[in-house]
Amino acid sequence: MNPDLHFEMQDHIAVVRLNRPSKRNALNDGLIAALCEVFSQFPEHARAAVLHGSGEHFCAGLDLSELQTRDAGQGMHHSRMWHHAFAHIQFGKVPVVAALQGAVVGGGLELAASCHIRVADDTTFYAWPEGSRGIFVGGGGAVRIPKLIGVARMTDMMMTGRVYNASDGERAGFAQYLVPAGQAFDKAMQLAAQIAGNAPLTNYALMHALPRIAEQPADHGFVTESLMSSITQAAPEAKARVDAFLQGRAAKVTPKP
Ligand code: 1HE
Repeated sequence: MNPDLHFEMQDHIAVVRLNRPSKRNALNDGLIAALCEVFSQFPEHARAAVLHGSGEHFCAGLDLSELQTRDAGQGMHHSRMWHHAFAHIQFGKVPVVAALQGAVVGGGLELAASCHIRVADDTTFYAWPEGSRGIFVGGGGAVRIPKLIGVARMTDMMMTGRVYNASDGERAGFAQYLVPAGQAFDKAMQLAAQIAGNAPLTNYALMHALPRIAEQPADHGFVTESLMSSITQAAPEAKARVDAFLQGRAAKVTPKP
């Protein structure tokens, strides 16, 4: 295992940590390959995952020292390698919750965007240094980020170097949860534990079907939705959960205090 990436199972939760704090968890080729390997080989009993980073920053993006040596052809392969690795996160075996702090910039933001839920703490900030480095996103950001914050915000951030702080970032849609400094990992673990308790088919539908349905023409989307809906409700686990509610044994939805 690459020492820059740490992996452990905590009960049913796979915990993956970027472990290169001296370089602000910048992503070199070795780290991308290790992410790909880890996320494609979770043990059978994994039901959810948490991705976080060592030190004060989640991730400083692409390791710029490696960029110097690539020509256009190599750049294309490099970008596709990131796509391949991040697809194992977004379309892997289990939902992934990212715990964010400090810099979530460039490729680090692309990595966070390939996770299903993002929890940021108060120290988090988001930016696209690519704009000022004379480059463009290459790790799936052009596809995933506009779905979170819209094309206009991404264009503005890349053209002007605008940095979003934690609360602006939450409002814009980068993160779904904002917690006090130092609490992102605990909150992410709590959410992962909740997610791990869902019916696996529901999680599968949310990870693999929902984003694809959202991109289908409505006419196709309705049919795919019906297929997924019928498959989930036919599962014995769904029947047992609905029965539990009807017999007063399952939690009701309660208003938020
Ligand atoms: C790095 C990198 C990196 C830090 N590649 N080495 N990403 C960027 O353009 C962001 C560049 N990084 C920064 O703006 C800052 O480092 C941070 C705001 C993230 C953190 O600041 P700070 O003051 O805590 O750390 P530092 O002193 O700037 O950096 C500590 C060390 O990490 C230093 O190395 P050292 O040997 O001098 O100690 C830095 O050089 C090193 N370091 N970030 C390489 N990114 C698929 S396409 C994706 C395209 C992109 O992601 S482009 C955006 C790249």
